[in-house]
Amino acid sequence: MKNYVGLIGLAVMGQNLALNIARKGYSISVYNRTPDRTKEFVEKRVKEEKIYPYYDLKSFVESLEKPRKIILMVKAGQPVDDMINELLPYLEPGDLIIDGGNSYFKDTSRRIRELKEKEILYLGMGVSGGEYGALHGPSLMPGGTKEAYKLVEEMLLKIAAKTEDGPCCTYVGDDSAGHFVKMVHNGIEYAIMQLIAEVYDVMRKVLNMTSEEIGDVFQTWNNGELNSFLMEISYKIMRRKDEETGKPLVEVILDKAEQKGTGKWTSQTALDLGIPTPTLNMAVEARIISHFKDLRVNLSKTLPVPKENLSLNREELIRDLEKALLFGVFISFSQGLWLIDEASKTFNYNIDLSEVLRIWKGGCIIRAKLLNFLREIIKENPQNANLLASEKAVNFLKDKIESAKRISNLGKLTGIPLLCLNSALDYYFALATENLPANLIQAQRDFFGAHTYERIDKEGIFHTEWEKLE
Ligand code: NBP
Repeated sequence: MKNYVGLIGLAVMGQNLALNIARKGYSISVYNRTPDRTKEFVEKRVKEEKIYPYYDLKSFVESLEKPRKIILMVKAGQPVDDMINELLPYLEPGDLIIDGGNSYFKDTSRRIRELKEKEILYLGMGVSGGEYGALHGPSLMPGGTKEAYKLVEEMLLKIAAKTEDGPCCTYVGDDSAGHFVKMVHNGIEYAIMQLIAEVYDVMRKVLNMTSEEIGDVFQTWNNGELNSFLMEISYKIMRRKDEETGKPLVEVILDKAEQKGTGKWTSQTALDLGIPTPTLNMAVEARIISHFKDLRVNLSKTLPVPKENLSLNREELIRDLEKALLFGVFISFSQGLWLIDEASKTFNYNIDLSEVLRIWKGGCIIRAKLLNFLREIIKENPQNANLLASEKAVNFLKDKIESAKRISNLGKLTGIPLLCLNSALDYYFALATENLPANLIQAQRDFFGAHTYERIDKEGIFHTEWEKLE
């Protein structure tokens, strides 16, 4: 009797995904580079599930029914290539490899190309939801050929998170579409996390609120339009006490944010494709700046930051913060979706944005009530990926823009950096501006480099001799 599927990589994600798959009734072979991890997993976590450990790749592959379906949950980058190369001698045409890690989409495209020559099918599948999601139902973003997807569709739909709109898994699109969408998902995730951190900063520094009080506000917001996984964990975080000091744990955590690269890739790719994503970019910058702790400590003693003493109405300010946060979150999603749409056209992914929003509704880190509204906008005008172009968005943002402006101004007056919120506002203003000062940029370019310019009053390409060259 052969097993239905195999999984390689038994760190947190792999273990939980294997348990999820087995609990949905599929028999699964598991393998990990370091055998002790496999042993520990089956001894400690596997009970009645049909999970079978293997300690060499040959017998792992031989234990699988054909065509073989093998999920990789190993560290992104070289380890994925290493595993593929180790597997290849045992695979046959028609077998399928699914990379469930956070692989860079260009690596996925290359792997699909290389494996196609060997007639091995390949899916690049974004998996979101952390370890809890992997176990209880993640959001799954598989991309590759339809043929490859069909081989595992039934299983993926079963293990994915469920919402009233169905399982949080769909065939995202061709080639590396799945990993592209997961990358942008992470870029949006960075931005929302930073936006929440910014409103937290205003509450603690301007309103002198305690972590518990901020937690209460976050919880109230989570019951409203801001309802989301990230809001939910944020209020839970605010309430957690440090066992050693008895203080709120968040207050003893060092303010240096780490990153693994997916946010940076989103920004780099947006720059390559020429799509503006300043709020997603600023979230990466904010993490980078946070890393210079020693420098910040020193400069905080020398750089003048004029601060005004303000008398503020707490309730009004909290209402403004809620709306400003909604504004920022909406703008972050709109930037990410525009980027996905552009990539879909450039790389022929054929991505359905409404489906992407649907599968983000459950299981994943950026699941949010707001996604329903975003889907309505996209469905109304599927040809226009820029959410800001819709009347619904105009109406939604109308009462939030003033709040966002007030909070941004407050940041300036109190010296609180609001990198994401400010960038969301400036992005909004820039797109809402008929005449940008780019005319001067063009003149400057033409002045020093004869780069030419277009005119507003007639067709053609023009160059001016700005200074006589001797
Ligand atoms: P890690 O990203 O920490 O990777 C650890 C796993 O990779 C272990 O099984 C390790 O085996 C294996 N591995 C390494 Br490292 N180098 C290898 C190599 N050269 N050959 C074979 N195996 C190798 O694990 P994770 O946090 O479970 O994440 C797995 C994937 O899922 C990653 O791509 C990650 O980015 C992605 N992801 C993670 C999360 C999350 O919340 N953690 C969420 C969504 C997606 P070993 O035991 O022998 O060292």
